Amino acid sequence: MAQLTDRTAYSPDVPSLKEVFRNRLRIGAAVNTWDLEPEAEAGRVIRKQFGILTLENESKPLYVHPEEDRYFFDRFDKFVRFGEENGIALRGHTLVWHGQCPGWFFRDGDSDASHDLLLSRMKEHIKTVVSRYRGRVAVWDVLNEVLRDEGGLRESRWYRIAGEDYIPAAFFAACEADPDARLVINDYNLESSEAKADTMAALVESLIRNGVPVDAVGLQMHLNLYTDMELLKKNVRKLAELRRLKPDFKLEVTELDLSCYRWGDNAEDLIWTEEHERAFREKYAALFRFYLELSEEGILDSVVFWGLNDGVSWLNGFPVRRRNYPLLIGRNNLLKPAFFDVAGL
Ligand code: 9MR
Repeated sequence: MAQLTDRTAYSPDVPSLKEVFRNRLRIGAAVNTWDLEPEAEAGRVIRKQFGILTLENESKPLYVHPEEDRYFFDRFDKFVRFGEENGIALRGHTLVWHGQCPGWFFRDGDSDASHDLLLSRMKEHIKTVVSRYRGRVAVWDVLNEVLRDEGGLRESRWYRIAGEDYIPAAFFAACEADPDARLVINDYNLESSEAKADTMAALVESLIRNGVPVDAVGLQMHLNLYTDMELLKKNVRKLAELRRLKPDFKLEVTELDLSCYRWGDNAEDLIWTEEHERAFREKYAALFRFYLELSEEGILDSVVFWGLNDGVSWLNGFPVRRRNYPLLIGRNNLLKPAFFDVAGL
């Protein structure tokens, strides 16, 4: 069992990450709308600790736009109201992804949708969703996970039908619907795969050179205790160089967590040892030191954790059901020693 202290993330006497990092990094978390109910304990954690929020699932096309002529905005609206009432910034996740996207986008009767039909549906979706929250949702993950793990573009249904065209078209549609929103291309393993980081750098460079309104690369950062920090820094630095093409270009950390299992390891529950504890604390502290360095250079300004506490992390269910301990806030919102290390930086 990972170490826990006896204090919760909303105790009056514990540090607030949002305050500690004010003017350096905006600290956030992924939430679900049940966390936002007035009586939910989660609300106390959110209000104390976080300055920016992402919806973990309920703003994805599968929930918002399950049928071509039906949109469901109740939960997204609730999220936006909560952010506004509590002075918390909001990220929209996500407009175009191969996951959690309903099948109707890609079909036309019994056949595949044509290139033009798919693009016009995509633009209509983006326009409707982004313009509804114009000026209220500050950041959009316009494209999510469009790269293959080994580099190159992912051969998703988007790509098979629309080729590369959907990529610039998505950004133009989002920019038209809210010219002031920050538009992000978001992906995982950018820190651990050089091939993926290179593809991302080349893709974003060509988008910027062609006048496509992309403002930031989102680094999901689903890390683990064994993540190679030197490689992480090298790949992140490579992406940071995109700023030479656009002065206000940013990186964002969008889905941070730190699994105790290696990528590809499907073992059952591990026994948490002193070694795990030490590695966990060291890695989190090293990461935040690096984030602060990037923030001082003006290239990184927000870090969002993927989940509110260990108990609700997606990593307890992926790739197999097992206990995981990937966040700074443990089960029952009890803070971990690593939380205090990070808050002391
Ligand atoms: O955390 C999300 C989980 O609850 C969903 O079941 C899953 C469906 O694919 O999506 C998870 O969130 C993902 C995010 O939207 C995109 N990057 C990877 C995240 C973890 O899988």
